Amino acid sequence: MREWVIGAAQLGAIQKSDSRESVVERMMGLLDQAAENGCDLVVYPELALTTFFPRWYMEDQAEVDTWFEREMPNAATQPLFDRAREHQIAISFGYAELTPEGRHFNTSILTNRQGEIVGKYRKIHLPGHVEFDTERDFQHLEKRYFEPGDLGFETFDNEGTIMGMAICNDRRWPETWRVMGLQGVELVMLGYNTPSINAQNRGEGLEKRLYHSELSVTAGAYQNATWAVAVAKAGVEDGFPLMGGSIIVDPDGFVVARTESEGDELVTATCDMDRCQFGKKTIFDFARHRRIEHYGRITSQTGVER
Ligand code: CDT
Repeated sequence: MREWVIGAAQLGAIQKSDSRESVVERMMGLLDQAAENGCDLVVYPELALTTFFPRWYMEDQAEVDTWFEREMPNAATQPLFDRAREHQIAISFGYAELTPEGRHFNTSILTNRQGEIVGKYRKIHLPGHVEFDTERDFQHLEKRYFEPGDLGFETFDNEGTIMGMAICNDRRWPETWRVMGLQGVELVMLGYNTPSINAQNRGEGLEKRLYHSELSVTAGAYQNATWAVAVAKAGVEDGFPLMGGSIIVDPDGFVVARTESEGDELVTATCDMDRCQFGKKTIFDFARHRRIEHYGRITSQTGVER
């Protein structure tokens, strides 16, 4: 399938006390709306099933593990998979994954329109810190609760379209996009939980945070001639604000749909995958134009060296 009607299904706040079942009800409500709008694919945010729990400092691993899913689908999410299959809509959403071996990942999955999982991604660029940080206005403990993803930036042929996933902070790193671009990606899906306030710089302001998010996604889409969908979990969770600004971006880097609220909200766009071809064959024809003899530092060093 080359033309997909895609829905960006932004979720509003999820409080600590909200059950998975109540969130899945909301996700199904957006799915029904997507079906009325003729969607073929719906993208939900990072850690879509719960509050953004990495803002809470926890020492008890048993408590931490209550935020994780041991299988997917599971009892709480099976109704979402069933509804998606009934509507013949592919879905992608994020959740905290606890593997049978006891490993913890910040994960997202992708299904086909029959509700079968066809792709999985585990977040690679984990932001934040490991220990309680007294210098911050609030905590961001992803490095405490997750290990870096071990699946790379794989892409998946989903019914004839090459799709890839990223999660939140990954969008700020050009490497994320280029590794998928080098596999001919045509659609990148990502969800995010981005605080409206910079915990290390209160003066930053919402406008700049929205701009940096959009800049990252539009640049990634343009430079790799791919469609991109970036979907927020937004609103105020137990007093902590998350920004909205979910967007669908075309392969020229233009925003074609954008949410306006910080609540549950669906926006859609018709996305013709063949529109990726022009950029991929001209200015971003990687085979003709890349100069890998000068890119060694990209994979051989992390920090700045002179
Ligand atoms: N969830 C996530 O990755 N959020 C980050 C905030 C980083 S601030 C420590 C983001 O890049 O939006």
